[in-house]
Amino acid sequence: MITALAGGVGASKFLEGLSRAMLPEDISIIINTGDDIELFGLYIAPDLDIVSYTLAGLVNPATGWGIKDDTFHCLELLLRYSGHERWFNLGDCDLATHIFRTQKLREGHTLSEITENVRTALGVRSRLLPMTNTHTPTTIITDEGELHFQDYLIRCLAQPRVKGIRFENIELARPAPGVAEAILEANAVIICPSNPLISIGPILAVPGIRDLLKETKATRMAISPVVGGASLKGPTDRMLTDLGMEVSARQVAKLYADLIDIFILDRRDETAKEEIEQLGMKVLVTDTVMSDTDKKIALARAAIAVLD
Ligand code: FO1
Repeated sequence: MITALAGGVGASKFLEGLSRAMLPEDISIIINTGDDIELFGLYIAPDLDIVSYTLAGLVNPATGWGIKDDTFHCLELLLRYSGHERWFNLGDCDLATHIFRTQKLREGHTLSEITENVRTALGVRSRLLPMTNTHTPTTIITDEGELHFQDYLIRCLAQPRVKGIRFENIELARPAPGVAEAILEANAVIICPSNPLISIGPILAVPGIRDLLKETKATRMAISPVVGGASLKGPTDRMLTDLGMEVSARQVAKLYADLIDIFILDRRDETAKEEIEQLGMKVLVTDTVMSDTDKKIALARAAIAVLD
């Protein structure tokens, strides 16, 4: 049994490889919900959707989010009615997920229950667990004011300078049902190559989750999302710089130092191996850039081999 902590696109690439390298039923995935946002009265949970669509083989391969070959007719009409500018692209098929989730939430179902419903309907065989059922949207504190994470990332193209990050309501949040068991009963816990600040950060900030990771007998591993001094996807590098941190795999390892046993480092960063080992973890050096399916599977196999 492997339990993964996941954000969106980077994590999903790895999880696609992992679910081809082992039985998908033996994988539980705890997913960030800090990116969740309400738009047009709909509750949108991007990372839950990205992981679900990827593992269902539905994701748009060009973007890593949304549904392949989707159209945007509904959004275009919505924008004509509201007079709003287009920035968050909700496809016609994608909207079905958001409409269904919102309707179920209004009927009193939890995000966990709805995620399970979507998972089975899409034929995803791994277990998908939102980190919490409490809405804890991530606020980015910038030199242009406080912005919802999606507003910062997409509307503002991650341009404003980041001064801080806040996970709203996080003190009220509890791990969603199944999360504690998934961490405690796993043979291994893998932190996927996601942004440590805004994808994995919110999961680790849910009260109780850090303690569960310290308590578990599972071997705990993390894969660096930073390769050769830049993030593979998204604004990790910019955010680290703005917050006064080094943009390096070593910095990522430092952020996880009290939580992991093994760190996976890209060959390009091999010179950092010893320094990372000095943080008290074993280091595996391998190819981590998942540019095609074979590379996704190869990285997953390398991770499984070192765990064995
Ligand atoms: N990312 C974008 O860069 N632009 C978009 O318009 C966009 C829309 C979108 C709609 C639904 C969804 O589930 C995800 C969407 N994403 C979009 C991805 C998302 O904003 C981020 O990549 C994640 O939140 C970070 O993991």
